[in-house]
Amino acid sequence: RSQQGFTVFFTGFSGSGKSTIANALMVKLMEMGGRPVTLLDGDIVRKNLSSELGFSKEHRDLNIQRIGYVASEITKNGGIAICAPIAPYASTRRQVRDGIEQYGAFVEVHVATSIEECERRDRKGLYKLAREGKIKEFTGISDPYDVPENPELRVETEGTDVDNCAHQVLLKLESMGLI
Ligand code: GGZ
Repeated sequence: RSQQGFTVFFTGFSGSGKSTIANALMVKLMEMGGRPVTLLDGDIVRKNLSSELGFSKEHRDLNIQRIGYVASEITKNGGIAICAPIAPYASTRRQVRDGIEQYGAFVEVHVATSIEECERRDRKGLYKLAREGKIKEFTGISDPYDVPENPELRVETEGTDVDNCAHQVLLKLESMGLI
């Protein structure tokens, strides 16, 4: 069995389902045993690694570079890193990819839930606040998101449950010879 480390990097809007799918994937990978699995979720990283950062382009880039660095160390040591930030900028995602591919595979997964659907769900009430101007620079509302052009995988969450989305990622990892 392959022992190469790798990083699964989810990207998508707030409320797209990244964290939920990432968690389900983590459970499945842990059940398989073998390599350690580390989840670098958006809000956990913001709390523990990036607490001084806001949401300007510079700060988002710094946040993503930090996530990328930790993921590259995990990948280098043969582990599995699962990242789930918004990561709105294509050039920053590219930098992270380049850093990780020195050591192992980088699997970019676009969680392609539309902005309309994320706003309709509005699980945390943030879209409402963004519309009211109470949160500035909100991705998809008043801040950009570069849609990934060539992700290893794109998952649609509308009409597909979490378990199925996580399973699609597992199949991709299998087809890439990573698990
Ligand atoms: C986007 C914001 C913003 C703004 C606070 N824009 O649903 P959430 O709450 O838990 O996910 C969002 C999270 C985004 O942090 P990331 O570290 O993933 O972003 S980035 O990759 O761009 O660095 C949301 C909350 O923080 N949030 N303000 N203005 N999301």
